[in-house]
Amino acid sequence: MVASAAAGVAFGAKVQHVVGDVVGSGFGGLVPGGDRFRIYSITSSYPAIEPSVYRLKVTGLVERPLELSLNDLMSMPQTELVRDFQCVTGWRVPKVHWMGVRLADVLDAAGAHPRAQMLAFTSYDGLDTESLTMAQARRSDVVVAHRMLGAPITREHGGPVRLYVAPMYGYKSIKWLKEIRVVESAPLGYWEHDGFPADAWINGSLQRIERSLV
Ligand SMILES: Nc1nc2c(c(=O)[nH]1)N[C@H]1C(S)=C(S)[C@@H](COP(=O)(O)O)O[C@H]1N2
Ligand SMILES: [Mo]
Repeated sequence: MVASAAAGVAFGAKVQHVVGDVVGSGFGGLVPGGDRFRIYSITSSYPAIEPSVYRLKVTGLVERPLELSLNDLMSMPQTELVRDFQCVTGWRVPKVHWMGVRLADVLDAAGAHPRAQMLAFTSYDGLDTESLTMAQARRSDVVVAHRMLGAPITREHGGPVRLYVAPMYGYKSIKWLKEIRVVESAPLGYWEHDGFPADAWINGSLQRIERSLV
């Protein structure tokens, strides 16, 4: 499956994306329900990306640069996770269901250089950036997700594809995932410029920050 996805990618279409309209009343608002997600975007709109034109680029220190379509991702082995989602500002959504491809499998499909230490992620919003160490990225609970809350990931939640880093605070789970670059060292991510640590383990040293922000 991985091989066929990679082969398809070699002849794949160019990356295409569409930047959407500014979302009106719902922007920055709450999703109705009990323990709610807050919809976050650091830009003034949510990217609108047709699932059929979505592409995930895997570049940098790889043997085979990839441009994965949603179908490519869905034809790779799938992983399901049910975990609490925790934002560093204090809100938590219990038992969220996620589905996607382990980031480790994507890295293997691309032939990530064994000595590369880091991954740098970008978003189709054109602004958000994130990073993981290679060891963090290869954990089994780190996925390139295309389903969340029992359905395809909605535009607001970063669909069609976002990263989901289960053991870390929400800001590591970059939405509208555009590119994974395999690098020797990655720059600070967007949220880390605000002082949050790049190693964003839930229940790590950030607990104090979290409490002070509630
Ligand atoms: N591209 C992008 N990804 C992002 C963010 C963002 O503003 N832009 N916010 C992050 C933060 S701080 C959190 S808590 C989660 C929130 O996910 P949600 O908007 O689906 O609730 O997305 C993360 N990923
Ligand atoms: Mo967050």
